[in-house]
Formats: sequence, structure tokens, C-alpha cells
Amino acid sequence: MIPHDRIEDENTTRARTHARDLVHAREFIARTNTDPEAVIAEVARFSAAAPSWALGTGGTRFGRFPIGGEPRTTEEKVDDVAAINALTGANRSISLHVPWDDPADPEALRQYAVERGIAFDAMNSNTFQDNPSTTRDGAVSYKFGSLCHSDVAVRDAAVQHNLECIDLGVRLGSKTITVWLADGTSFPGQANFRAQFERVLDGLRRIYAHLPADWRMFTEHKPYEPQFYSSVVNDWGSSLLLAQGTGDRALCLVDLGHHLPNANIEQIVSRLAMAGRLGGFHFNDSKYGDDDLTTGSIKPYQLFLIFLELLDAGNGRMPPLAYMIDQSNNLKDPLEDLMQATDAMQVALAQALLVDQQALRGAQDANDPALAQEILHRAYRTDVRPLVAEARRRNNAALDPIATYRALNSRTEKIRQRGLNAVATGI
Ligand code: PSV
Ligand code: MN
Repeated sequence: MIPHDRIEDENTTRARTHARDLVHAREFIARTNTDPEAVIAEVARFSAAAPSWALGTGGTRFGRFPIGGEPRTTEEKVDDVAAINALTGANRSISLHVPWDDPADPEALRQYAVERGIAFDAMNSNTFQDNPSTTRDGAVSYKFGSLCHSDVAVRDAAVQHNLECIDLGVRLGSKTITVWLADGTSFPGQANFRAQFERVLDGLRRIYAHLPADWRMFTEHKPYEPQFYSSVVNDWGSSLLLAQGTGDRALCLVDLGHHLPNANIEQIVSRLAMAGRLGGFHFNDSKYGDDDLTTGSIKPYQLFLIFLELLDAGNGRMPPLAYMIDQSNNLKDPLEDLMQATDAMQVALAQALLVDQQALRGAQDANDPALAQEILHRAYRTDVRPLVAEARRRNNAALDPIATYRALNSRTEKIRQRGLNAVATGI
């Protein structure tokens, strides 16, 4: 755990500069017809779940370069999320991926997390790998898909695994299951598009039928990888069809990396929200495909535009969706990576909150694209960092999370406790 008084000490060294920057930011923002206090409050309310699989050094199939001190158990993963939450004040939950996470005593794990102020976000099932616990000890294989498979025994095993994830999630206090399927084909003619889709729909209906009344199910689309010719749930249209064909509490999850190059993701967000089927997000960033790069590191303007659509859907506030980070790369300390992502989201949210909505509507009605762009840029180009830091301070977190993490030698401390060879389970 990161002791709160150490964070306070670090904040004290930055307090005077922060106060000066905040006065300046407040004055500047007050001139733009926006209430800086409302921005700080909304940013302080925001939280993004951390994925249990991004707490170790992820990698590519070419290599992985562990940095030591990685969490060896789900409890240690909770510890790491509690550590970054202490610094950001905005990562109040963890999302588990089964069976990479397979707690022997869920009630004890739940209690462990509660004591550290961490809740359990969406449960994620895994039918994209063959694991003994999900394949009936190797009796079936997901090589040719799971819910879409031509063999009913494979489909049954995949459904069963999802039901077990829900049951585990109930014991942990989660309220959502996210179903991401690697199902698809790598070669034309390998399978019938329609037959695969109908089998997936049937499987999702069976999973949905098992949901407790206060639970939701998310379908997550992805155009390619690991299959390279077709994915069954390839885009938001297929995801929406599946959600609509399943039930009211079946919603779509948007992973930013799961779109073909140049897709207008903010418009997809708007469409799904309009259809009442936007459930959650996996935040990350990419240059080419599902690169799993740090949120906001490549296309920060796109991130701002996405938050703008979210505020539109929430009438000026962030709608109560499931916001999660889904990124992993093998160059950075994963905890620093997650804190940078969280900061990028808070900055984008603050910028989006600064958009003068009334003026924007006026420009739209007057068909004045130049003015509309001015209005967006005025908000996007505002230095909102003091507001974000203030939101963190009010959440008892660090004014500067990464600098504080480094000043406290947090990684060295983890290596001392867990060892240099401690490697996290997951990807
Ligand atoms: C697939 O690429 C994905 O985005 C899904 O959310 C999975 O559950 C996750 O990554 C696991 O790596
Ligand atoms: Mn994802």
C-alpha cells in the first residue's frame, strides 16, 4: 500500500505552484462562460477500472521483458490497483479475467478488496484460449471458435464457462459480464457467416438467461485478430444486432483499438448511445490496429471528441457506463502506463466539459463550421491540468501521480517484496 502521508508530503512540495496554476486556470476558464468548479467536481467523480491483465508487463508474441515485482496473485493485483488509486483517486475498481484470475475463495478476495477501497468491475470470460477449466479438461478446443463453433459440445462448454464467470462475479459483487469472442475465420469459405452469427446469438441468449436481475451483459466487437478474414462480432453493427436480439440488459462495449483505421469512433459512440445500447468502454490508443498503446498517447483529439459525445449522451455529465482501461505494452512500468491513461481521460473529460455547448449549437444551426471548430479548439487547447490535479487533490490523491510514484520508489519496493522474477498471470 502507498501510505497516504507520503502522498501528502509529496503534495506539499507542489502545493504553492499548484495553487498559482489553479488561480490562473480558474480565471481563464471563468472568462469562457464555464464554471471551473463544476469541471473539477465532474472530473473528481470520474473513475476508470483497471484490468487485472495489464498490471504485468504485457508483450507481443516476439517477447516480453518483465521488470520485476509484478503481482503473482489476484490479491496482489488488487494491491496494485489500490496503489494507483491512492495516487490518481480515479481507479476505484478492478476488472478480472477468468481463468487468468481464478480466486479459490471469492468472499475472502472480495473482503480483501473492500478493505483496500477497490470494487470489482466487469467480469471477463476467456474462450479465446484453451484452458483446462474452460475446456472440460481438454475434451473440447476453441481453436475453431467458441459460441460460433459447429460442434455443440464446444458451444456448451463456452456457455458454461460464461455462466461460471457470472456466478463468480456475483460472489465478488460485480454486476457485469463482458463477452469478447475471438470467433471468426481466417480463410474465405472456412465457415458460413450467417450460421456462425446465429450460433453466437443463441449462445449469448443462453448466457443472458443466467444473468441476475441487476446484471448486464456486454458484447465487445473487434474487426480482426486473432482471426484475419472475418470476426463474428466484427463491428458495432453486429454488436448492436446481438445486443438487440438478446435482451434489454445486453449492451455494447467499445474498445477503442477494435476499429479499422480511420473509423469515426466518436460517431459510433453517439449511435450506440442513441440506440440506448452503449454499455462500456475499453480505453487504449493505437496507430495501426489493436496496438494496446496508452490511452491518449497517439490520438488525444479523438479522445476529447469521444468524451464530448459521452457528455452529450449524459446531458452534460458523464453517463453511468462502465469505463475501463484495456492496454498493455512491454516498454513501460504497467502502473505508470495505467496512471498516464487515467490522466489522459481526465484531461479529455475536462476539455470536453469546457466546450461552450450553447455557442456550438448556435454555430451548427447557422451552418458555420469555422466557428464550430473555433469553439472545439478553444476548449481542447485549454491547459486543464491544474483542474485535473485539483480533482485528484480533493480525492486525497497525488497532485502528480507519476512523479510521486517515482519519488516513493514504488517499483523498487514491489521488487523487494515480491522478487525480481515475479511475473503476473495474463497475456
Ligand atoms: C481483445 O483484444 C481484448 O480487447 C478483449 O477485451 C479481451 O478480453 C482482452 O483484450 C484481453 O486481452
Ligand atoms: Mn478490450
